[in-house]
Amino acid sequence: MAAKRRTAASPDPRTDCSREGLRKAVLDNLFYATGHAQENAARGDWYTAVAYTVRDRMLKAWVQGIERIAADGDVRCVAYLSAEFLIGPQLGANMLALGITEPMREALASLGQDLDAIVFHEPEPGLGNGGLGRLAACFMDSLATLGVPAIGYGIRYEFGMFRQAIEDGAQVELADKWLRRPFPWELPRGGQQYEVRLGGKTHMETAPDGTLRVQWTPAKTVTACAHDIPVVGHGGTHCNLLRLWRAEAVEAFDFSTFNAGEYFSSVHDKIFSETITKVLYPNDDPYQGKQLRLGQQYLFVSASLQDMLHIHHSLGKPLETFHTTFAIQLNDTHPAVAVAELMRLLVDVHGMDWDTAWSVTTQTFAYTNHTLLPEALEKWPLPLFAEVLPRHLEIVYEINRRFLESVTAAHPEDPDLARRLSLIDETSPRFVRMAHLATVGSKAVNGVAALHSELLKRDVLGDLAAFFPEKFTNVTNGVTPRRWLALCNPALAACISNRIGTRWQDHFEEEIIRLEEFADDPDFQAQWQAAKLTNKQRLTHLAKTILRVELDPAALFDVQVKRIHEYKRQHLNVLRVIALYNRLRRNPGMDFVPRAVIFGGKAAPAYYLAKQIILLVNRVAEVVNTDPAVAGRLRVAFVPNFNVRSGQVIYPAADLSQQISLAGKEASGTGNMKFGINGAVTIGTLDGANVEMRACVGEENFFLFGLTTDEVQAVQRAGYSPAAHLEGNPELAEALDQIRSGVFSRGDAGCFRPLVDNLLHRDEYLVLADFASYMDCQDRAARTYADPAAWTRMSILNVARLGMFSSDRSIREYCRNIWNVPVE
Ligand code: GL9
Repeated sequence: MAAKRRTAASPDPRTDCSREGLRKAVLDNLFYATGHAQENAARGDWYTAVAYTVRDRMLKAWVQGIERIAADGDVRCVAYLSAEFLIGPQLGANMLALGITEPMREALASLGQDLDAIVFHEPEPGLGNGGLGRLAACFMDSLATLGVPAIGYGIRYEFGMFRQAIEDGAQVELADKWLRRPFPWELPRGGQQYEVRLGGKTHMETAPDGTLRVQWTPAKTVTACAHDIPVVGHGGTHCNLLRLWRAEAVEAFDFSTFNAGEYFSSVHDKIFSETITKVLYPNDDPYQGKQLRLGQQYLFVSASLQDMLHIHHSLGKPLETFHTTFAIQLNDTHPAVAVAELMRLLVDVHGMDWDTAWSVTTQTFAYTNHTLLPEALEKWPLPLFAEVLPRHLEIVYEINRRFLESVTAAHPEDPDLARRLSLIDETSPRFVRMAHLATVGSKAVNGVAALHSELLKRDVLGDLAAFFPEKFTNVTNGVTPRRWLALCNPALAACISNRIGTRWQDHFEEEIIRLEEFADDPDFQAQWQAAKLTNKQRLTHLAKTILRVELDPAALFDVQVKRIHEYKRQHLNVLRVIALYNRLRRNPGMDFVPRAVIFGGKAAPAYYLAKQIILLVNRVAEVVNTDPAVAGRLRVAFVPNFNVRSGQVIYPAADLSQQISLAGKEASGTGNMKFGINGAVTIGTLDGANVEMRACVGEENFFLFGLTTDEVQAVQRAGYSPAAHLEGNPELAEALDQIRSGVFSRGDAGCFRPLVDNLLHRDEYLVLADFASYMDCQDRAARTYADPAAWTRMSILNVARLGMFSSDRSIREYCRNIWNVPVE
């Protein structure tokens, strides 16, 4: 009653979203949360005060969200297991979801503060490497927006993705101390702690009821502690949970019983325990089998499953119905050990019989594959697996024994099939194949774009797909139009909303298509161009302040930002830049569409050739940007430390999106979608989701080049000879020769030798084979850009027709086809 009366008379100061209410709350938080008076507060203090003010306004939905999951056993809850959640800065996104950005802007203005500067101040939680981790974050946003109860389970790395600095052109990795200041968006949950065991031995024991049970005596035990981050859906009504685990030593030790030696070893033990969640492995593909990584994977998987069993139990439902409480999605194979862990928990801990447990398990899990590179499929050396997870290895063997029995029974005619399907790779040294474990233990397996899912079935997981044809399916990736359009591109968002209203923000597919009819409208085109110009000026400003590179906002902004990898072919892009440079030098008076070529992305620290590519981009920039013959018509910039925050500035500013991986290598790509919905036109190969994007926007609105997947395979089968492509192509030969001879390395002829030799003698990703086709296509793009009305029409049609690449559509498909969860 009392609370009600207060709401009627004066609004609750913790939930009041009026300008005046926000102003008061920010001042209050500034004082009570940071201990600063207005006059002495620094930008970081203002940030904290604003963040707490916003968080207060999310708590009600947050608490209700948790209660709903813990109380409603009738609706299946989605548990999204992922070693990475690249959530990006939270403040702007949360204000957008709550619809309080403008009142907050005004409240802060009245205090002499600029909201955008405060938002930009937020350190980014870099808890992912790239596309895979960012996809998980987009999916969490869509789940909350669609009102689907869900928990994202992952790891709270103390150090996220390394910060990339560029020193004298080369990548340098710096530790990412994102927790230097307290992170306002998490709540440590003292009540949610689980013990996780590692190492040791197993033996058989007779249970009190006379049955034999396996006992696992671990070498050590660590505690996993939950830290919850709210994920609030658009509109602010539904809130889900991201639950990240941090490893801690089991307990403070008892000083009285220790002598000096035990004291030190105990401290040592504590340090070891807490190392488990210290740092995110920065590797993109080539997969590396590191003991600590398996420990990370197991820790978060075990804690998450124990947490789910706890929730299930508290609903009062029998254990055999676990799969009706949770649908668990395995984001790649990183959490695949969950298949063995759920079996262990059901059989060893809860005493369920194997067959029932297996039935529950295979109705619970589904697995998403994210790669076509065979070398990126996780496989753990048996001795390492046995050392970290001795009991799980026995369980994997038992799953495998039963599985291979069914294989041999079904296909007696193919005696080699069991070897190919086995969960164990028997080559020496032997390995556990995690993709096989995930597939056998799941009821559905999906790829992330139509082409990828086909190639999975045909090549990468071909034998498994032939054995379990009913399991294999596709769900094409998507990105959230909230962060990746409404939030990052206010200029274009306003231009769109002026024509079709704001409903596109949470009904993207349905609404955005309505822009089509304005594609040729001169007024609309002018507004569209003005928005793009605003965004290009924003990026120009960034390039000037952090890189001291002058870009021309009137130039064609031609952008490739993504992880640096040979298969993504940033070096193809550089060769093209060099060829353009040579044309300009040779013929300074030529008709030339001014271009700003922008690169960004991190290389795995141990990936030598990727680091050479970064150095090459920077060295080429040094030469091109200072050559008077170029006269500013060609500019090259490498934006350091590409991450979610800088992406939010870069994608909206692009005219041309470079999606130039070798066909058959990029599973989907999601940057392609972010560029597209911000009005960039794509130049790309028929790879990943490019294929579907092109089908949607129309072939006349997409710059296509390069070999197809089938052509690539044919070339490789016939024996590819890179050098043969130099003969008819003097521009290519010249560019390679310049790189080799030191033109772009201050005269040091040895500098880029490894990269050039690789291209001339191996060129695994057919850079030289696709060069001529790429150059022609680039020329077509430049000619089109010279006609602003034609270009703007293409840009508008790209946005209008990319509605299906909203992650809301992806999540609906998962709900209907895989999770069997109701969705509007
Ligand atoms: C990736 C694929 O390479 C991308 O093509 C795909 O779009 C994303 C999301 O499905 O997954 N798989 C993968 O390991 N990474 C991807 O981006 N790498 C990183 O996240 C660094």
